[in-house]
Amino acid sequence: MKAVIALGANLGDPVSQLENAVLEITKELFVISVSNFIETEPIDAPGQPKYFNGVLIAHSEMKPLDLLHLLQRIEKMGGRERSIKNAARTIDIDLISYGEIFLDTAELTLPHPRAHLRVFVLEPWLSIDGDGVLPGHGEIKKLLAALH
Ligand code: PH2
Ligand code: MG
Ligand code: MG
Repeated sequence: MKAVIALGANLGDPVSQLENAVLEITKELFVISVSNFIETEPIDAPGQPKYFNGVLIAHSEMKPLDLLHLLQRIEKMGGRERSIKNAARTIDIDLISYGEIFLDTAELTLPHPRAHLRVFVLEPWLSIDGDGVLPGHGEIKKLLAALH
């Protein structure tokens, strides 16, 4: 199944932390494509340092929660601490979509409930997957155009 994974960081040395996370993901999943990292203004996080964001597409046959837990382990290796919502972070790894799976549990919602509104997800995603589709929302090129 195709897993679309978004990466973000705005503390420490964001680009090297993102590169490290990609390396760790590559050890565990069959990575198909990785976007460039783009500098973005923090959204819903006033006063924070700028983010660097990117998107990675991988193939996996893991169960969704197993994949989530794998990504959370990699976040921990990257020094991720969880305090308040949207706090600045050394690394954030979000599962955006996974095949055609729809899930709404306390631990994981698929597709990611805000991905269709986030330029910092859609833009790097579109750069590596021109025909990409966000299940339930449609073609990402249209979603991105609607935000501009
Ligand atoms: N992540 C957030 C909140 N705000 N803003 C940008 N630019 N990039 C992010 O990755 C981001 C954010 C919560 O996950
Ligand atoms: Mg996030
Ligand atoms: Mg997250």
